[in-house]
Amino acid sequence: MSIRKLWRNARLATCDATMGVIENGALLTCDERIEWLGNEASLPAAMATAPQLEVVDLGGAWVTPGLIDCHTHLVFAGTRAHEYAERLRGVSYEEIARRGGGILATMRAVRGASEQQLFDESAPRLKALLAEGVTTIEIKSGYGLTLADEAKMLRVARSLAREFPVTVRTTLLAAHTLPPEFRGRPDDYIDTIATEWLPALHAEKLVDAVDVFCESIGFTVAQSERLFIAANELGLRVKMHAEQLSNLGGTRMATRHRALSCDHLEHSMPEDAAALAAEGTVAVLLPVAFYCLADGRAPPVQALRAAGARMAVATDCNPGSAPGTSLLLAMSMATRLFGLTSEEALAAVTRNAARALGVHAQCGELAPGFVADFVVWNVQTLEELGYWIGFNPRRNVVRAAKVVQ
Ligand code: DI6
Ligand code: FE
Repeated sequence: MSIRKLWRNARLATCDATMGVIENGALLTCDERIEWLGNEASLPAAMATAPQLEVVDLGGAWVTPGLIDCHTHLVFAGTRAHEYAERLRGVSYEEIARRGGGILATMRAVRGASEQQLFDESAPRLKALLAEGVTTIEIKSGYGLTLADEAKMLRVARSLAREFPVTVRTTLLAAHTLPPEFRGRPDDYIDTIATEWLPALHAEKLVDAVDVFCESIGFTVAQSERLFIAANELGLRVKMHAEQLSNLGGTRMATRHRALSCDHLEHSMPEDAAALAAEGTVAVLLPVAFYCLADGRAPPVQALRAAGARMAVATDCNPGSAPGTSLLLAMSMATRLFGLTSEEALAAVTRNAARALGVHAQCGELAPGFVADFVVWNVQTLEELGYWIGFNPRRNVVRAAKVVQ
């Protein structure tokens, strides 16, 4: 028999297309999904009197959809605090990468870690995100850089999803940097991923999307495109770390391959914004990396907004450029450092983040048929989300219609 619950006496921030708000709102859930929502007075009588209906009074609190962190490298081993200290002394991120540190330093740590160790190191980071109301998260591979080690990372991401109340979308980022085994042979590496690793990992159901670091210290546009073609042939959607340190034209190529998102975009140009808007590819902004790398160039938010591109915000949680596990802080940084409005910041971690993961038919909004993932907040106004720094105003988290925090 279905379990129905009525969550009443709430102010609902639906995060639908109009960012509509329902005062004196109520949500009726049936098993894991939202069956009805609206003003409490218009709740159909038959629903209100259903036998064994569990009624939860939310005390007039604000409710938003569960938050979505749509870009993370949460599964990794070790830290790179020593590199951060070097950067504070003036050494650049690229310089550290060229010397064999950076992503390769974490690669060595991940290769040396067992699956259990990786899980144990990653779980506290996930818990920190969940405590702020995150109910869906993307986790990328990209620190294994062998078939076995990429598989290990993706399996850890899948086990986190089994052990914690969260939906995890996995992304294969084998094309994160060139591993030592392929030194001087980037084309061979891309071909190996495209023709061997990707089909094998896809067959094991470990991959939900494919990402590439398209950058002067990463892969070229032509190499990225070969990988995208292979991914699309398997029916997988693609994403790109694009225009972070320079503009190679990755965004324009990615949009031609129906990319779900292009992420970073500090060096984007107006034509990139137009391409994102035209193809419905989400612009994912990563202000924590901008803050930690401090190279001063912010993504062109005004141009993205003017073009009508959808903007999402994520933590980019990773040991090199963004050692952070607070999506609320990322929202604050996106408003203060990038110029998003409070409302844009909320859309950026709900409806637009869902689209960046291709899950916008199930989550990121409060709407009938959507999964009943939502957060009850101790706030007077929605502007408090992304306003508080280091203070967590979460009251309760409901995932799939169950209170989990
Ligand atoms: N851009 C990023 O923000 C992460 N990867 C990337 O290509 C950083 C990865 C790292 O430094 O470990
Ligand atoms: Fe990243």
